[in-house]
Amino acid sequence: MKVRAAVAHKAGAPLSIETVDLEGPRFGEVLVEIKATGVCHTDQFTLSGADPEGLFPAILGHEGAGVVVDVGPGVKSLKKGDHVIPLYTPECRECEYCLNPKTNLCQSIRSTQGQGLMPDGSSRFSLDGKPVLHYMGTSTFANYTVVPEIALAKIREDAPFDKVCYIGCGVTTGIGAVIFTAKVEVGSKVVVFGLGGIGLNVIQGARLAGADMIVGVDLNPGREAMARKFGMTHFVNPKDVEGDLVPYLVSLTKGGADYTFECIGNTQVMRQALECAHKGWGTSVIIGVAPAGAEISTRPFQLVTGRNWRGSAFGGARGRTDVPKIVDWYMDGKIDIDSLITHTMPLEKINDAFDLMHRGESIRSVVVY
Ligand code: NAD
Ligand code: AHE
Ligand code: ZN
Repeated sequence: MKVRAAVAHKAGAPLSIETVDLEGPRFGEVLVEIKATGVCHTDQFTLSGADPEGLFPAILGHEGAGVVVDVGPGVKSLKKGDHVIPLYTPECRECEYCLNPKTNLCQSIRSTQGQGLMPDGSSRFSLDGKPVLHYMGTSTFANYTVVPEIALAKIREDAPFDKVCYIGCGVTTGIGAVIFTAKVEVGSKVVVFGLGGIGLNVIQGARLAGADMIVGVDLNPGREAMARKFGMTHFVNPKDVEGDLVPYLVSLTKGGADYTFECIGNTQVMRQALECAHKGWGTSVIIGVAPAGAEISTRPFQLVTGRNWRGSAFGGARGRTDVPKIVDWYMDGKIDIDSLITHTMPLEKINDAFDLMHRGESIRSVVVY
């Protein structure tokens, strides 16, 4: 079938809106009509050429919601008409990783997914007879896409696509990092570095978990008001701090934070986030994605003296199990998504979403098909 897609032909170039061919679903695959998709910083990261797994030409996008249009042979858990959110972290419920409660990183299709291919090693998208690659197993910058059954969360039918698409990445990543990865306790002191589409969700997760002190750190003063609305108790702009940021934050938190979260992808900030965690027990969670070749460093003494460094992908959530629950939290008014969606646009204007992100003017842009 013919589909409308924003194609990434090469790194650093704007997306190009084209009519692309899409083959139907094969064994274990599902054809989904994408109704809405968010634009995440990770899409920009890959498009910029900084992603070691970035391949071109490809159809990016990994924060979508839509409806099942057709299912391939062998598909049992989904049927035509089901409402779904595609999962870049699938949940097969059978692999060694899914069977280990310590991780959400299902590996059953990870290698082909990283090569921009479906699990059988081929692409369903093509342009002028030449394959166009998938991205993160989801390719939501197309109005129809093919996704493995194990990479789709079935969601309730009354949830609005143009809001719950954000649960496909940003909302789950931020709230999940607090609830599932760090397991923040009531009364904790938390520091969040980067108050964008992910960091603001970390803030609302910390409020949900009952944190006492929630410090937000961002270079953009325009982020303060929204962060306060989501539960931030103290705002720090590093540009306004005289001297080193780490001792400033240690002093503000009276000895260091119980939990810190890096939501930028900056390795210098990752170090600061670790070093302002409390001696003896503080945990620092890396969420931000850093460019190819970047490395983190600190004095090992920081870890010897009881700080913990860890990371979180998709908020530690098991998508088919947890995403429908997070949709319920939204529908029950427990979490706010609407305020964070600052811009919506048709697919034809998707490059505006990248410009708005670059200028720090949007929190989340959502493309509505
Ligand atoms: P964003 O662009 O919306 O937000 C980034 C924020 O960081 C902005 O508010 C910006 O002003 C701030 N910032 C930039 N440099 C800073 C600095 N030196 N000090 C303080 N603040 C600074 O991006 P986003 O969509 O929130 O994504 C954030 C990061 O999380 C990206 O690296 C993205 O790739 C990554 N991410 C990771 C996962 C995961 O599963 N681990 C999921 C989604 C996104
Ligand atoms: N391809 C990159 C890494 C990108 C990355 O870390 N992705 C996150 C999700 S970001 C969503 O906005 C993730 O889930 N990582 C786990 C995984 O298996 O990809 C690189 O550096 O190669
Ligand atoms: Zn994302």
